Amino acid sequence: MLPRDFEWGFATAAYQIEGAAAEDGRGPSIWDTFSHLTPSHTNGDNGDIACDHYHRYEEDLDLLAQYGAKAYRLSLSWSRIIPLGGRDDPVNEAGITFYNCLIDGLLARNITPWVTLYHWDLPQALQDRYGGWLDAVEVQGDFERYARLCYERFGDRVKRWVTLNEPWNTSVNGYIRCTEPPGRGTGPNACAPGDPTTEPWFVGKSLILAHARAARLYNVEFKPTQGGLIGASLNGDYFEPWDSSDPKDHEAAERRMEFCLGWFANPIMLAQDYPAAMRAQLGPRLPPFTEAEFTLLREAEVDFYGMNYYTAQFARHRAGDPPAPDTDYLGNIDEYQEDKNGVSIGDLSGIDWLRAAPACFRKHLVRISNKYRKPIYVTENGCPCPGEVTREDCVRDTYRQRYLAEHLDALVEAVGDGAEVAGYFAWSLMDNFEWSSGYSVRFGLTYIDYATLERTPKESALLIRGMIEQRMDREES
Ligand code: GBH
Repeated sequence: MLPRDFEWGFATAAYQIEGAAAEDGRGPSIWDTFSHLTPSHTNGDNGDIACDHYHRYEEDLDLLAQYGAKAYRLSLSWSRIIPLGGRDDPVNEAGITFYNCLIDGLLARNITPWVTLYHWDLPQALQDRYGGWLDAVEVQGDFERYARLCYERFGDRVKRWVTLNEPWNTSVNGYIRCTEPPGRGTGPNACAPGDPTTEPWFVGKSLILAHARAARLYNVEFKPTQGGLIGASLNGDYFEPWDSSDPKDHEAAERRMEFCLGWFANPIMLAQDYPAAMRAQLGPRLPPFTEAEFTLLREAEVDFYGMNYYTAQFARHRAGDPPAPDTDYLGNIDEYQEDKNGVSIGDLSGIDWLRAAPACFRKHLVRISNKYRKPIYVTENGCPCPGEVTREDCVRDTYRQRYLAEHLDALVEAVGDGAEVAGYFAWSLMDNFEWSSGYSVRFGLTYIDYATLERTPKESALLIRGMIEQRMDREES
């Protein structure tokens, strides 16, 4: 059973919904640049208008209230607040005003704001000025000042902070796979030449230290008076062994999770070094932490683990244990959606990388709870449904209803297993700009008609409150 005070709601991210990309003084971010490349890397789409949430936020707040949400996870656009991004650059008061209206509108409806500082939209000016996350010293200083400004201006009302969303994505998709900005690498998709054997690992460390600076700042200067909580949201699929009878595939599954999740969770959640498996494979290409940096990590202690969970896969070790290629970032394994016997990890969704695997969600929650010993808030969970054509198909989202119900059941079971899980956010409040997939994939619980920007609640949006409350303990007061 879930406790009566279980936190729940919906999540979004600034670039995916706001639009108004050049309005009221907002500066461009690396996602504006990336989504305007020719040829397109984003399905021909961009976030110029998106869901036009910037102008329609009152309506969206009303939807949250209608759905009965207790909380709402949003992200701030750094370049709307500081258009050029840097610590000596001017503040855009119009941007502050927009977020004040949003925060006040949530509080007026009794909805708790959960605010993410960085959901991938680095100010373009910082990319141009010093290469963004590749200049660890500069970007840490700029991120800390941006965080300070947010705590100062919003922290009287915002008591739940997420520093970074999915730093793995920024490192790997931005610096190896080239599916996200700045898209540095060597392949045919690369937007700029980069070194995929070193840059992702360097950028990962930059992100970890920027997170730590922002979290330490909150702990030392703001938490004592503002009294909120701070954490980070990490992604990572759960991995099962491809051949469950082969101990080497069990090791491969564990190693794969260490490479994605442990990379960030060891330093951020435990103030510890990277997983041993990463050290062993990457050697000096994985930049070590100094003693002073470990001290910073300890002072940056977080209050919770933000978990983004969508799917699971199978991991298979490589026959004969060949050395990993220098461009490997998965832990020298092969990953599959079917096991040795052809059994799928779960039902197909509306996007190739996601199959519904609720049983793995239970295992994932238990594993993370045991390993990192922090209360877990599931900061994202959701799916696009298969086979949607018309608006009616989208609204009658039976696949999503089952996905959500089964994942909530798994969450309850994980709690029964002893995992500490304190909250759950469905991704997403509304259909939105799904990064490299553009508007072609719909993760929303609210349907968006992109021609008219009209919002229509899908069935799941109207059912989710009941799904949660039905799983809540009735006895506890
Ligand atoms: C989250 O990321 C994001 O935080 C959110 O903004 C996004 O809208 C949501 O999930 C839905 O995608 O290239 O085929 O190998 C999801 C994390 C990790 C999902 C990497 C896709 C690789 C897919 N992602 N993953 S593939």
